[in-house]
Amino acid sequence: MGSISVVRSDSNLPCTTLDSKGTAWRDWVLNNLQRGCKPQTMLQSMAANAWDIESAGLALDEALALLARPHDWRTARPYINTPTNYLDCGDRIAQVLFSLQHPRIVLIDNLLSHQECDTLIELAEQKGIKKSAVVDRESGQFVDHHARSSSGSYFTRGENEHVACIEKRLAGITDWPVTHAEGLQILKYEPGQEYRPHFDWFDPNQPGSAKQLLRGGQRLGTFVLYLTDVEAGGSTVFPTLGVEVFPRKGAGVFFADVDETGKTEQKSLHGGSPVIKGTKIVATYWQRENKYG
Ligand code: PD2
Ligand code: ZN
Repeated sequence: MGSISVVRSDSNLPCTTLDSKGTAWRDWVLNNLQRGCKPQTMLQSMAANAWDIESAGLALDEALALLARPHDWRTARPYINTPTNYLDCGDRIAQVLFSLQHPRIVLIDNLLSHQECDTLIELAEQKGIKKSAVVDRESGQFVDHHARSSSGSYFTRGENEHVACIEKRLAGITDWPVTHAEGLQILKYEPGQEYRPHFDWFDPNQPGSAKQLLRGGQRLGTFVLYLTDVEAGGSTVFPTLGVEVFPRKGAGVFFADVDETGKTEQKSLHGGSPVIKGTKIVATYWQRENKYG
């Protein structure tokens, strides 16, 4: 990347992280941002050259603030900001209970009212809840699979006012367009049923992924919304992290399927542990790279 002089006068202000690796790096960051390089691409170069990802992100934030473009690189994936313990969803206030930066995971309570959970279940039952399928790696087709014993139902995006309202809320808190998402999927697990650990992203090296990637690009973020309380079992588990999220009616967990550089997130491995007692019903919402549908 070449050098162009930085024109803004306030770009000489000292910045803690941006300056931490000397003036050559400071100039490199500011110059490349000014000539239109994508912060995501720069983050990858920085991470490969002497920066840790956290500091590189902070340095980019500082540089973007100097250039009066605060945080715009973060909009390259759905991201939940947690400056307060409350999330203003527009039509309701939800509470942040847990937040992890790497990989990005946020647990939110009161994302849906109990009435909204019940209505979503009713609407799904009216459509019919059938044995769930997974995407076949070779063909890209949906097939039955022993790793997923739940049953489910799909809504198309904006299929009715109720799902449209929920989609709008999820799009709003992640600052990601409602058009860049799949419709809500409802999953129902009875005792003994589970969804073994897997990734929600499509593996670009698998032939079956091409079909999925053509329609909306990569999955960038996942929401699992808990529509029922479950007496025992049925947690959403992240085996690599040793994290387990227990279902609570109206709560939801968001996790990023790609990291801050846009690469598939290996630490997002997750599953639905077997239900032991009760019925677990969740809605999943996948946010895509591009317009979906
Ligand atoms: O039901 C769950 O907790 C769960 C866990 C992991 C659902 C999914 N993945 C999924 O539908 O992808
Ligand atoms: Zn999943």
